[in-house]
Amino acid sequence: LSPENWLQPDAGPRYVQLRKRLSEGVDQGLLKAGNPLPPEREIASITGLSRVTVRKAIQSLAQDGIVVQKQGSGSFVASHTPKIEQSLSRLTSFSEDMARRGMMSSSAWLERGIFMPSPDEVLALALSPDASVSRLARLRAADDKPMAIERASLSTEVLPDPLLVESSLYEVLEASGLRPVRALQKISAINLADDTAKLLDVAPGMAGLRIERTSYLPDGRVVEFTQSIYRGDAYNFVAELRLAK
Ligand code: 16G
Repeated sequence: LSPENWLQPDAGPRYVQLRKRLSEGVDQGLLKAGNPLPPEREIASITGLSRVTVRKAIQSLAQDGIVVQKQGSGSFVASHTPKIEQSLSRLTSFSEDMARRGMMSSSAWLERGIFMPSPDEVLALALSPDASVSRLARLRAADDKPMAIERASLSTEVLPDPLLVESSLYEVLEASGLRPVRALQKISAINLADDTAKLLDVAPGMAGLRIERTSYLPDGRVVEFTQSIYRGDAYNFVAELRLAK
């Protein structure tokens, strides 16, 4: 933290420079998740900055969720990176959600092919007994950080060839006039099993969210049944509620 190599007279407000220095420390792992930041007066004395400036830098890190301030015991490096706010009232795709935030979405394939449906898929997709399903299982990432594992099943009448999907499923559905317009979503809490945690790059047993989405065409036909596991530390799901009349 000693100021020689980062504090510059013409590089903007001092608290912004200190904030940047501290958040680099977090990025580089010098300040680890869950650990306390040095006390304000210590940072002030090492850097030669006033305590007011130090406090302002820490408050600004707290506003962005990089540190957590605890009454009476100082500031700690947050145990998670800032969360993605995901609306529960709009029917969007992962690719669209990330693009809207200026993030780059990418996926690694875990499974992509045509299969005999499982009993769950027969029920969820209202399939006839001899039907087959296209399955797409992907590890989805935002700016290269793994966020979720999504397993989508669609009747082969809706998606005859799963290889058509290279990056966005909804884009392919849209192109064939089969973009869903309505969906039901069910969310429940889980602890991540070892293999899932490994894929999502978090500690085994960490909190996750299991999300099931069944989506529909305007005429009521089912389009997709998707079972996903989202990182619990990466998302805030937000719904607007109105007084029931
Ligand atoms: C969302 C959906 C998923 C859908 C996918 C398509 C949830 C919670 N969300 O992630 O059902 O299959 O978007 O995304 O299941 P894509 O068009 O980017 O492939």
